[in-house]
Amino acid sequence: FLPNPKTVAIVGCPFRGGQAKLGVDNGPIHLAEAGIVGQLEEIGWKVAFDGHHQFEDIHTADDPPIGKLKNPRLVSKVAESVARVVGGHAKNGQLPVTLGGDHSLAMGTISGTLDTYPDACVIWIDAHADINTVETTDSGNIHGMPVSFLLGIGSKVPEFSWVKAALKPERLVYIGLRDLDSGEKRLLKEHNIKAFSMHEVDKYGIGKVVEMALDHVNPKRDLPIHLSFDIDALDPSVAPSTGTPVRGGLTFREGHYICEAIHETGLLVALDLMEVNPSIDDAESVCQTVAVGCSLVRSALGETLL
Ligand code: B3U
Ligand code: MN
Ligand code: MN
Repeated sequence: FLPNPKTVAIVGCPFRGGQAKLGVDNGPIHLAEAGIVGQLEEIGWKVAFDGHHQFEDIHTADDPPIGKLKNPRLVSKVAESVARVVGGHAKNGQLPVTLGGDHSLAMGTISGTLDTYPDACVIWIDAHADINTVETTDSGNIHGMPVSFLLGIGSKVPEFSWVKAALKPERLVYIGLRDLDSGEKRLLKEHNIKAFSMHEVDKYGIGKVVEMALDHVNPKRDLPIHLSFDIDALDPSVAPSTGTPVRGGLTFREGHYICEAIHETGLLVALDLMEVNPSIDDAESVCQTVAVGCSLVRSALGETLL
């Protein structure tokens, strides 16, 4: 889908309004400082990066909750602007790599992808399903909700009317799940959404799981792929610096294998790496998490072991 020379557009999104913890807005700054741009050039990409996305022009002085939703106007406006930026890069034939920031940003990145590639499928790697609706959310944190907005399920919130329900349930697949709210489990069943939890990763092995996931969303291997990778999909021993770590996650290799296998399809058109929080845990943990984040991105963009 991408013209030569292959160009990545880094979209750094220092944003944390979709959840309560401080620090996740510094994730993209650390990933950039760790040298992700040079690393991608090293493996043969042209890289466009002209600084982190600025959200300062987005004013929401008064942003009281809507129902349970926290920072709704801010999250909506930020995601809308991210959708425009990601969609713009995709239309220019570049591969947008969005560095978060919290996962509410994916409402924007995936909207941007689907605007450019309407038949794209989404592979969502996460400990969480992020599919709560206005009705089911307990926390009110919108980073636990972007998928429901993209699918158009749950009550409509007028402030989010720009989000088209452009994602079909059959074009979405999850890998790595292990911490779902009961309402989320119901939604996955109701909408027939394919999900490979850690149970299936243990049972079949990651190679088979990725193949089954692709068979589901991309049976002919001809549709563009948007990969949305929440770093908390990895086990906390591998990626400790994230806001909501959940034990029993993907190993270092399982995470990388997913990225390598998706690269091998030649169908990747957009990538998100979300929820790296450099304020969590000690300096060594931060270093480890940032390094693993960079290396997942490199794997998805074609770094090989041999
Ligand atoms: N499902 C919970 C917890 C959660 C979702 N995503 C993260 N945590 N990172 C919620 O708040 O919706
Ligand atoms: Mn997530
Ligand atoms: Mn998560």
